[in-house]
Amino acid sequence: MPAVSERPSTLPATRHDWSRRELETLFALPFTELLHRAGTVHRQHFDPAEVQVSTLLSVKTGGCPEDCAYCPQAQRYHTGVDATKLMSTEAVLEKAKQAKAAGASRFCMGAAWRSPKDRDIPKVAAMIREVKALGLETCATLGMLSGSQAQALKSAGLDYYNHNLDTAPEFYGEIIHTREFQDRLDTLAHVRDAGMKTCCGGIVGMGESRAQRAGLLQALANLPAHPDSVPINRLVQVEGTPLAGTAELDPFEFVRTIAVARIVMPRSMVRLSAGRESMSDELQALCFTAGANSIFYGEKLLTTGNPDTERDMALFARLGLRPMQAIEEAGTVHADIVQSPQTYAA
Ligand code: SAM
Ligand code: DTB
Ligand code: SF4
Repeated sequence: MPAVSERPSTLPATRHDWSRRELETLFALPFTELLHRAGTVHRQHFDPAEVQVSTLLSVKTGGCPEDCAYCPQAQRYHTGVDATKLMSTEAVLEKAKQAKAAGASRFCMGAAWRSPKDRDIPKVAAMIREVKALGLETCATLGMLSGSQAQALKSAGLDYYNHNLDTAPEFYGEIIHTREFQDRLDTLAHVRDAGMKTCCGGIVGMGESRAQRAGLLQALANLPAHPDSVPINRLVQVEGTPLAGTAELDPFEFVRTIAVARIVMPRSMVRLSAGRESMSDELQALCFTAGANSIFYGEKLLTTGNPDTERDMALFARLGLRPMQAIEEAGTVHADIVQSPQTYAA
């Protein structure tokens, strides 16, 4: 297939004025038509055989003062997650080396904080510097940031900051009470102003309506700049959280959500995020067909499970997908993940 630069350059401009009605109309298309449209947009901007691969590490787990109804790390819910202190830089570096050796191009460090304290920033900055020196792209998700904290993380070499809108503005109050939707927009503005790339998405399957799923995507697509990465998480139901026992989302509705995200944010990496462990290979294949082109790779997300690397490598091989290389690493092949389809053929 032609390289992106060889494809026609008469593509429509990226839009930031999507109406709710337009998104609901996309959601309501016949499934096959929606996937065709999303697949067409995907091919205009990306090689559909390439999937970006990030590995997550929880560098500070549990004990969080917030009340996010989905989250196993909120102290107030009894989920069996033990609170830990911030990991040492050496221990983080060891995990980052393993992730690189396994074929990840980006390493994302997560902390169960409402927001970091200023005294935490130099410790996280040291982790970022060391991980970046390995040749990995760096990402962090630490909660709300002030402008000066965002600047300090950028100076340490942080490439991406993950901060999700999580859900539609009108459903947000059902899920989180300890901070406002506007607080999230403010943190994203600080991240953009500091010159970092944004990773921002949300969770579906929390009992929201289709109109509210459209509302989440509308809020994301109408941000001043589309997020560079858009994680679409399917709720991982954790016993002890208020959302345990929520009715499961129809898998086709999840695929529709990915497809609409691809159409309205055509140049963003759309990440098939939490919830993959319980998805069949066929459902994941539909998500890639709908325009998902990024995953979390490695046995664990933050506290919950993710498919093991062998299963993902086998899936990539069966589908003829390749991991995307980090920009600064283009030209280097991760031999252990890039194997011929025959290696895994049944
Ligand atoms: N504490 C920081 C914050 O809230 O921004 C960073 C870590 S927090 C765990 C990052 C994101 O993980 C949340 O915004 C949410 O979208 C996602 N997440 C947390 N628990 C989840 C679950 N049970 N299922 C799906 N996604 C989840
Ligand atoms: C995102 O949107 N999903 C990831 C990442 N950003 C940090 C986190 C998913 C967490 C799932 C629940 C857990 O493992 O604790
Ligand atoms: Fe805390 Fe983040 Fe979990 Fe909310 S999502 S409870 S802020 S760790």
